[in-house]
Order: sequence, then structure tokens, then C-alpha cells
Amino acid sequence: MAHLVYILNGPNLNLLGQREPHIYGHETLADVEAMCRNFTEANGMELRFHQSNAEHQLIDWIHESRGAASGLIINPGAFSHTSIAILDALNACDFPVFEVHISNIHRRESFRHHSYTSQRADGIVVGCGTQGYLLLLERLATLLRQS
Ligand code: CA2
Repeated sequence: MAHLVYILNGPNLNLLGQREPHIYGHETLADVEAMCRNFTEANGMELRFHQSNAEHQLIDWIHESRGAASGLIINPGAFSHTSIAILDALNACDFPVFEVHISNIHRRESFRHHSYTSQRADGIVVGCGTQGYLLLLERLATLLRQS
């Protein structure tokens, strides 16, 4: 059976490609989804790709992934810096969890330097643009091949 992978995106990531291209680039979230889908289809994986501006919705998707998914990649957006609730939900997942940030949060405002959700992440990619999603899918595919 194909491994199921969740990719979750937090608040304001629906605006990707529409504003602040100097920080987030020109690609839209639909472009990111298409890129991820190409990868998962080519590697025999199934993908659920979601975005929400609501903390509870992200938590519900994390709960849904439990018992169903083989791995999860999350860009929690600004919730990384605020949400113990999302960290608690991720802590209830027993498969590989990865965190991605399009921008280099460590080179930005100090309030972006700390991420609660990173405490659960098995790996983190920051500052590699939208390619970070693909780098983490590669990592997940490697881990799943080894398991
Ligand atoms: O670099 C990232 O991926 C972030 O998770 C993006 C978040 C930000 O709050 C985090 O600190 C780092 C912001 C989401 C994107 O917001 C946009 C706002 C306007 C135009 C385009 C995107």
C-alpha cells in the first residue's frame, strides 16, 4: 500500500506568491502543491496537502493523520512561534514529523527565532525557499525506504 504523507500549511501561506516575493519568492501555494504531488506520484506515495488560517483546523488534520499517515511535513507559519497546542498535537504522532520554513527565520525578527513546533520535528529546513518542501519529501522517502 502507498505511504500516505500529510503536508500542512499554516496561516497566510495562501498568500504565497501574491505579496512579499523578496521574502517568500514568486511561487504560489498551488505551485508548491503541484511540485510536491509530482514527487509523491513519482515515488509511489499518496499526498494530502492542506492549508488553513485556523489553529484548530491544523490540529484536526494532525489528529486525522494519526493512525493513517507515514509522515507529516508542516509549515506552521506564525503558529510555530506561538502554538503549544500544535506542538502537543505533533507530540501525539508516532511517525516522522518535519518542519519547513520558506524563509530563514533566524535571519529575521527575533520573535521568529524560536519555534515551539521544532521541539517535535525530526528535521527542519529553513531558508531554502519552497524547495525546502521537496528536500523534506526526499528525506521522508529515504526513511520510508529504510523502514
Ligand atoms: O518562512 C516561512 O515559511 C514562515 O513560516 C512564513 C510565515 C511566517 O510567519 C513565519 O515566521 C515563517 C508567514 C506565512 C506567509 O505569509 C505571507 C504573507 C504575505 C505574503 C505572502 C506570504
